[in-house]
Amino acid sequence: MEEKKPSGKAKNSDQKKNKLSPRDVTGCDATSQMLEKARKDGVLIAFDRAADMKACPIGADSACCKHCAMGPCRLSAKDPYSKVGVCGATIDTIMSRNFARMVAAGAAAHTDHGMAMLDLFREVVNGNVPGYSIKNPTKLASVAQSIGIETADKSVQEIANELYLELERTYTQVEGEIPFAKRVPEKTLEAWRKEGIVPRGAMREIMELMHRTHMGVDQHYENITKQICRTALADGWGGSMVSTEISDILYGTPSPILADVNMGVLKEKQVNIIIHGHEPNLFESMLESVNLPILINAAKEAGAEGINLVGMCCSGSEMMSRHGIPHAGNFSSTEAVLVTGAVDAMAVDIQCIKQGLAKVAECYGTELFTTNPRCRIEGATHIEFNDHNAKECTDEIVIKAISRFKNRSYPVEIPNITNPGIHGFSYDYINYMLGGSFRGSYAPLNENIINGRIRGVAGVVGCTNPRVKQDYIHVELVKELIKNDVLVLQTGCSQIALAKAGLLVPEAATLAGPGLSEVCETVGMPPVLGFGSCVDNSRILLAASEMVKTGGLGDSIADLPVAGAAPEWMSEKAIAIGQYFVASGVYTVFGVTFPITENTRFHDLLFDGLEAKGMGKWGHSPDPRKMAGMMIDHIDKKRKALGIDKARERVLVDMQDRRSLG
Ligand code: NFS
Ligand code: SF4
Repeated sequence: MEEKKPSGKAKNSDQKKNKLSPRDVTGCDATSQMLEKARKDGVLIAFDRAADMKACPIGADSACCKHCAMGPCRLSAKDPYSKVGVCGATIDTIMSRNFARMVAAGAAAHTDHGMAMLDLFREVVNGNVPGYSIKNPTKLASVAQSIGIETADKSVQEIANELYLELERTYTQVEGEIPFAKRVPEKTLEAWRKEGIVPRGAMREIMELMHRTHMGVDQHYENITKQICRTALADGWGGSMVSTEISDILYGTPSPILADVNMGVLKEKQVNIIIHGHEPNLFESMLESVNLPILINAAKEAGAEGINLVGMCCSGSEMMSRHGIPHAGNFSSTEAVLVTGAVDAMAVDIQCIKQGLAKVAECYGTELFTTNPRCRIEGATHIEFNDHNAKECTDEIVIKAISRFKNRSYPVEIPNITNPGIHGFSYDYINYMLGGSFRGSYAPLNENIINGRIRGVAGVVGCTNPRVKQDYIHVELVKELIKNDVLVLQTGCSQIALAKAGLLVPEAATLAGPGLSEVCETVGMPPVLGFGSCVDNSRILLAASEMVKTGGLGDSIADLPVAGAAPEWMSEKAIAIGQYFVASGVYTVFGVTFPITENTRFHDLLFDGLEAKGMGKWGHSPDPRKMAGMMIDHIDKKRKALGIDKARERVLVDMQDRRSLG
């Protein structure tokens, strides 16, 4: 076999300009090793492109508008009220419209993903998809009951039919409240009703938001913000929640499971297949394909020891939570993993798929497969995935991967790092874990918060972003939080960052404060609980809702000693998620940058004014320690309002802690 040099048309001529060492741009050792290798190979990845592409300062402050051809209009972030657009639009109008469109796009992504799951559910219920069944009738019944469907004396088929029709309203309803509004604590729902922001149907809310942000329609930032909230809530309590619940019904609710994370999950002597994306159906089908004896035999005939299926990004997190499938890394590692030369096929579906993957894949002789009609990439091979004959697509990808393995002609270098961790927690499992199977309940969690062993709960979620050091801000923030007895719930790329840092194991309780570590030791749980993918943030909403309903911590989500963060966010989906957490009552702190101008009325409304309306509010800091401080102060403020505060110092993570983390 003749070994080729990584080829393709990627050049490294610009790299002299780029002084950043791999250690500076990523906290992930494997990604750093691959970045080093990519540079030697003359292959550019997102970290290099980020260094080469200065973020546009006007766009970063959202001080520009290109909603019509009288513009584009540029206002000044330094002196925001000194100018208006040609139409007369003020900075507040321009920023709130831009922010609104981020929320609309993010909410559309989650709700369209949820709709694909609902399409599948309908087809399964109607018996049109061979090989699929309802794996989790218990969950089916509990979801149905939660929105008022009578389940006694009904067959699984009958309940499923009724549930489908109800959940379809999440999207198509033109008047009334979406079905899962029934799960919202009464006082929170009252606040929404008072503001007129209870979502009707996601399609209507997204359409209306796009309409209102057209040139010459809604030009009052407060009124635009109402529709921003309503659209975001149609995501969190609508599209995302439908996606999570249907996935659980069709594929099973996750429960704690040990799984490996990091690039060391690739196997040199096996056919490595990576699935990267967001909808679980492609991945579930691939799991079946790689277990077909005929394909395993074909792999062996090609000289491989077997077929190794691993995930990346969010569908990877979902499959890890449900089946313990190993996970190779988060968003900022998707190009780097191809640099190993060990990937025999990468198949993607939708969302967070960098177009740059196609070029990097080409450089290492890996075939990149797009599978979804909504997401094609120039230079990738498209094999369309269809639920009705799912394996046709995934079998073909396996066959092509085997052939790439057989003809592997690029040197393979796999970073020798894997990090075991416990994944697969859920709203449902916390019930069982803390309450036991006989008295499943959130009461023990609430009791531990009231007695102060657990100071509060934080959701730390979201992307990684090559504009900041990968994983580092997630990890530093979470260490600080648990050290201060804050229990951390995680999803998405953040969960993968913490898994790589070794914090998703029960032994990580030694890094927690005395109260939290006592609880963790008693229950045998890690101080950081992985809830799955980004749409699974809906599980965190449900956990918060259950904490309110269990009692002792106030009457609305806004009363709870909880906070949220997306320390390395990059996507519009993250903004939609942040906004639905804020509208639901949670103080939500974003890192990296915040896409509006400070010292404006719209900024004041998001960062302060919404709280007075019974919602939460936004916060921003790029510094993980500041972020932790802001979240802990908020938690303490809520504890005080509840009358359960006790004087204590905020402790900082010290050198000793860092060392014991290894
Ligand atoms: Ni969430 Fe998942 Fe990751 Fe960010 Fe992208 S993979 S849906 S958007 S980058 S956490
Ligand atoms: Fe300029 Fe107004 Fe047109 Fe925006 S809508 S580009 S501010 S004229």
